[in-house]
Amino acid sequence: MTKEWWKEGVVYQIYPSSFKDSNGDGIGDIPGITSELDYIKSLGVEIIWVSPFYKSPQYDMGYDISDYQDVYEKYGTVEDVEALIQGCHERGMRIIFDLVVNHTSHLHAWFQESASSKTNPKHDWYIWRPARYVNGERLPPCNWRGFFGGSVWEWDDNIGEYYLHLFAKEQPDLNWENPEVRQAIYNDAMRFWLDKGADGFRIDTVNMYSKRLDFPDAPVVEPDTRWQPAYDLICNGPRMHEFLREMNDEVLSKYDAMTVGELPHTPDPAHVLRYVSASARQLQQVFQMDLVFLDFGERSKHYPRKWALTEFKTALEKWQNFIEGNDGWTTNFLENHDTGRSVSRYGSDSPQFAAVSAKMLAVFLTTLTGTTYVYQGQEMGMVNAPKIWPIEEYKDIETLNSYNEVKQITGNDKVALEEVMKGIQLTARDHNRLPFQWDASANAGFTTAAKPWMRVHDNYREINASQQSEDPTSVLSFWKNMIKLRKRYSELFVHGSFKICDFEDENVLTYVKEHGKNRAIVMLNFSDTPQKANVELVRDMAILVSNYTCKSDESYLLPYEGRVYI
Ligand code: ISL
Ligand code: CA
Repeated sequence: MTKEWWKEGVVYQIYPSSFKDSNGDGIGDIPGITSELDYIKSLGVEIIWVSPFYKSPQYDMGYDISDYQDVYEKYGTVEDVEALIQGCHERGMRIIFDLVVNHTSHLHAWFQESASSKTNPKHDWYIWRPARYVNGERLPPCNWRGFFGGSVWEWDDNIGEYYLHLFAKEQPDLNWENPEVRQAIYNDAMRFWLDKGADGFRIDTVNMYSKRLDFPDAPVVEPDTRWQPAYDLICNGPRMHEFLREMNDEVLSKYDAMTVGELPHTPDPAHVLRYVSASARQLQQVFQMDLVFLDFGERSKHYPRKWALTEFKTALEKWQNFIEGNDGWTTNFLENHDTGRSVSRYGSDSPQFAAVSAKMLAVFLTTLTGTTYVYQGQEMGMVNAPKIWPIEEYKDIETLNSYNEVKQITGNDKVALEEVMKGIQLTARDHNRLPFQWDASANAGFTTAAKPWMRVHDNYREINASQQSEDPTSVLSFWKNMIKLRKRYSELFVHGSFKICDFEDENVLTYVKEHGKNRAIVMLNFSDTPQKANVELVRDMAILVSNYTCKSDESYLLPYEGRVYI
């Protein structure tokens, strides 16, 4: 067991546009984050991850970068980011940034040059391919569907070819085959910020840089559309590990840098180990999506399905036990900027159970093996946007493309639109992008502007950080306490072994954490009814913490009760 700062510390993710607005324009910004560092520190987290703040036309909320070495003007300046880094370090916290290098914005100077002519020296910095002609019809090189819908290929009249974009057409994919491109990424996007004191990166779409250059068609599974899901062809291309090894050897290893890669569509643990095994010298951690994609339906995330707790347990156990007997590492999270709120998805956002289920999920996340991540607002139990909000309140490109596709395909069919809207209310990325609820004043104290960029949740007078900070029984106080306990018992919780005791149970999740002679048992009721607790298991043990203050009969778990025995 090796102790490292990036294993022990809880990470707090900040979404710049929605955290705190310092200048009253309705949009969160870097000085806003800096002004709340004491609040963040008070949570007990040791590492901050900030989602992209770089210069960007914002087609995908900054995941479309037009200059790696500059800051989006509405968020502030490079000096503001330097002050943020300094503010973190002064308080003994580390800070990591988002590294988005699968693609740039179409407005990045590199792409502008690439698209200017076939003879431009940077033409080959992106991925260009000629058309296929079938019965005289011009078609792209393959049938892959992009992450935001439609083809991954966009025709360019000037070049007379298609360019690849796995995400929006305003996010062209860089050509990692070209060594100049890799060097430019290492310099502009990485060394520039590491030299300013950044402590590492959350690395976006970390398994998509190496492409299958033959671009084979994906099998047709959705006959309604021409563009087919192709995740297995898109992810984990042939040179992926070589590229990441080079990135580590040439850049990351020269700094005490933390790395956590976003690793969608990679189910095989043996393969994941190739990314995170210390001896492979590529990444330290990756995000596994199994738990946050659990409710995604066959058709898409916006057609969610019911899931069983046993499925949750299978996914959980897989990534908890993945590091046993090897030199890899694992992560725990139920929220990020691409998800809905965990209370609404895994707990209950009904007024009766919202707070208690938020605390139960806190018990869960702070007792798991690996590095734990908390997304802004999760610490006070923020919930999904109200169901009565119309589609006009949603801003995300993924949500709107999905909704508009249904509109188009069905010719505005009311029933079909209601169906997709129901899914959006649960799984849209927008929910986690609502402004942070600071206090009970207008617009939740997020901004002094009359209208923030996204509507503030209707419940901000009931759920906000200021009121919860004062209340020792609040979700926020509970999270702070759990983070303290995680630190105090880090051997057990961060590093201990993990074993599920009640695999078949569809309501309760019970697990043992063990380290040397020390042992903890965690019992979590994921249902809204009382459940029998296996008290035999905890004979001779004492309750370390519970999310119900008035202690009940120990042989029952109350709705969404969570207990830790030690
Ligand atoms: O959000 C998703 C599902 O709802 C994922 O498919 C997501 O698009 C994928 O995991 C990649 O996400 C990352 O890269 C995207 C960006 O839009 C996301 O915000 C980011 O987390 C493109 O840069
Ligand atoms: Ca602002």
